[in-house]
Amino acid sequence: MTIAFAEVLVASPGRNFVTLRITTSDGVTGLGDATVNGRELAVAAYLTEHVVPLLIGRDEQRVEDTWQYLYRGAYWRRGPITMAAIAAVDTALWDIKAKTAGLPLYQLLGGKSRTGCLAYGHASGKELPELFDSVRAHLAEGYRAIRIQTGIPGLDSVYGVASSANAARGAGESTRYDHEPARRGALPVEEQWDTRAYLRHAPAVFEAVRNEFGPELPLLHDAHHRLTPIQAAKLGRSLEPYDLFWLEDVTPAENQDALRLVRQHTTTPLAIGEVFNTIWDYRKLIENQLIDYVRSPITHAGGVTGLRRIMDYAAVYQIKSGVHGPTDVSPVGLAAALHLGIALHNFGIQEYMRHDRRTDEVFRPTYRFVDGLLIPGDEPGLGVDYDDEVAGAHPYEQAYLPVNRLLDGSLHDW
Ligand code: EZ4
Ligand code: CO
Repeated sequence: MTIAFAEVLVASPGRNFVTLRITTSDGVTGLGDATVNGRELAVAAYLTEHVVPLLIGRDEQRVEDTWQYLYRGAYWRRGPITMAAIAAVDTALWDIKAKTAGLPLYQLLGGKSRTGCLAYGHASGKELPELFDSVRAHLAEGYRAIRIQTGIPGLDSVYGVASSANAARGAGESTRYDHEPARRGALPVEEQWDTRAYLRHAPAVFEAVRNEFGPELPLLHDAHHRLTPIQAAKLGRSLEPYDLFWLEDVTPAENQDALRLVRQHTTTPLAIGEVFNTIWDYRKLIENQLIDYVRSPITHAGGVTGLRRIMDYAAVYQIKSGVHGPTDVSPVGLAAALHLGIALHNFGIQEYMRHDRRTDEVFRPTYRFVDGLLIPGDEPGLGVDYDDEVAGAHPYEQAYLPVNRLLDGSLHDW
């Protein structure tokens, strides 16, 4: 068998996705996720123009060699677009390899290390009563770990907080029930940010949540790259009484050394890396034990091959996985993460935001959410399909993540 052809599928069933489908000369198909939120067509062009032509006629079983061929062969290494494209090829080839072996992918990755992958959901509310309702709704659905994001007094809209209309909707309904940051339209929405107000407010929110829900429930929080190292250190310390499972993305991702300062001041566990693309982005963080959880998804870190390499390196330092699972990682990316997660010894937790019903109608994933755990399907491969007909009813629509400005109008990290 060889690779006969590959198609780049762009559709918007609830939100935009870029999917690669590779077909072998025997008609076996594999899927890979290449979605980069807000920059979708850049990856689609990279794949169509520069990757798909190189795949035709290759031995589809040579997963590692193909990874190295695309990584080293590009000369221009790393970066989100390149690594998402490589991830899509890698994931699709693993899907094909597992299908031809007649096994679910996790069996090729070493078999199950656990019964299921602990998942966390996103509770949010502008004010506390709304937040508490959202936490209760998640508990009722079986979640055993919950991310907490709230509004900040004085700011109109803040990252991670669903609009009241969305929060009131059920997860199975057609419109997102929680926070979907990308907005359709020709220009990004502009949001406002005030770090001092946030640093004052966050500890009070966690105190209230602990008082309401008790000490046991694992709670997570995302600072979304908005703080300086010393602000992050202060936040981590002020949240220590509330025993967070993790504090995520406290500082911008470019400077790995920033985490050294944060680490010196707080025992709150740290997670980072949803925008990282390779093992090199983690090198100092892992070697110096500056983080506790690796956030990269399969989709943005060079596929199963790329993330597996990062996680094996992280295991040397007792660092665990905390794979990014927003709606912009497609069911293909999520399924791949679950196959790896159930097999990895150093799995930590999996983010689970849940896709829109229309998304699942296109991808028809077979993973299940049972008692707070996510379990990959047992059919050969990834356990995801792509329905061209349903996808055809949802053409691509331009959408952007918001941008963020401080109160004086200057641009800040979003
Ligand atoms: O903002 O996936 O932890 N989750 C996040 C996400 C990211 C989006 C960006 O595309 O930070 O909500
Ligand atoms: Co995040």
